[in-house]
Amino acid sequence: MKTQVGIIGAGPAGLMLAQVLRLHGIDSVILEQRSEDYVLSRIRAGVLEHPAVEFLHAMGAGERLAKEGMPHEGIDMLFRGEKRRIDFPSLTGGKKVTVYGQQEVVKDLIRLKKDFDGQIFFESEDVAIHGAESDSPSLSFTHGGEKKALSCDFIAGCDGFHGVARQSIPDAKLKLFEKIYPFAWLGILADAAPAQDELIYSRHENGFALFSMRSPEVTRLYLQCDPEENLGEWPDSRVWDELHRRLEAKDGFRVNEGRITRKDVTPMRSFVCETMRHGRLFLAGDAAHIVPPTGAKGLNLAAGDVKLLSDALAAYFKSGDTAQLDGYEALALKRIWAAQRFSWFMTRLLHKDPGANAFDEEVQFADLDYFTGTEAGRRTIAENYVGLPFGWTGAA
Ligand code: RFL
Ligand code: PHB
Repeated sequence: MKTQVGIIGAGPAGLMLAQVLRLHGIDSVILEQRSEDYVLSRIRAGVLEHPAVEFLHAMGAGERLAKEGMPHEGIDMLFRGEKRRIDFPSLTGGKKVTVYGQQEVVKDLIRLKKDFDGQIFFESEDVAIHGAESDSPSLSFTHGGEKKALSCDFIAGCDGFHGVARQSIPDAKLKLFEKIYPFAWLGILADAAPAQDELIYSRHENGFALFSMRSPEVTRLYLQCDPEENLGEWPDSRVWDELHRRLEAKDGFRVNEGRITRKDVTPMRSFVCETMRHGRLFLAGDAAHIVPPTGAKGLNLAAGDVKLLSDALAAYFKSGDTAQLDGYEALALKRIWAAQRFSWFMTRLLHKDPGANAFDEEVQFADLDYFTGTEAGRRTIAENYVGLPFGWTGAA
């Protein structure tokens, strides 16, 4: 088998890349280790930034997003019982975000790839990269019990944090940065109508809580918990009690309860692999970086990488020009570090840090007061939340 771009991973990064390359007339094959059902049922991100929404529309994946996505023009930040709203359009020149589940994005993109050329191999085992530093790299894998080989011009490592792509780069070449947080999120999905239209990020004495949603019938909620938290100690009644406590507000807000259909614990980490290229292998999305979810940036960063990488590959296949491929890593890292900063900032602003003393906590509340109580503060949060432009360099 032969293709122009061999893509490892059918998450948002790999699927978006395949779709954009197709529009440039570049063919690709996606190798995914999980089954299609598994990939479709993975519940993750919910918030799409303004640039990511525009990008999905531009790549022809915006039809259902336009109908079912829920535009959000603001968020509430809640502390000491008081909700303070950050209004996006008035602070960002009209921008907003859209709540549309990652699994819906993935579903739309899988359909597009299947309908176009069907070149997507679910349940591909033992994917391995060969000759990344040569002019003719290839992928080997096992599918349906048969060993296969795929020759490629380029390989895109879109296989997430635990994938093989980053691990296949020699250690001596890897430049890694990491921060682990002393807390995690216990997340639930409930069959309950969202009790208000916009998200609430709450800093409470018992820990952070987040009120979010997936549809007019489904609420998504999170509680700060211990990274080693035992879900067995969280029967539904305890989850609801704690959500009511941490999201209680002077305006009388109260979460609607409903049947809990998912319960999971997500660890929190910040991670950057600055080595996003090894010969003809390029990394995009979670394969190269992880953010804590407080800034709602993970999926959106993957979209930003894919925009830059697809532009660079298109320039190469059109004219043989390698300048954009050579510049991919440096340019992508500008926006990645900006999103890392914002995700770290939101995490620090909103969680109860078990290592903080009384002084640290008062500074945290002063920060919350400043960033929600002044226009300058609100603007900083709003412009980062709706998303810095793709290709952002900080200098513009
Ligand atoms: P993914 O989605 O992990 O996809 C990688 C794919 O590669 C496959 N794979 C392999 N395939 C073949 N061979 C191998 N050896 C392979 N190893 C792995 C995997 O099965 C998978 O299908 O990475 P990608 O595409 O880079 O996408 C990144 C996003 O999934 C991630 O950043 C977001 O989900 C993060 N995130 C959020 N991002 C947002 O932008 N907004 C949010 O509101 C938001 N909320 C969240 C989140 C992540 C969360 N969790 C569970 C970590 C909330 C949560 C709770
Ligand atoms: C979600 O709806 O899953 C969600 C929303 C906002 C975040 C993180 C997750 O910051």
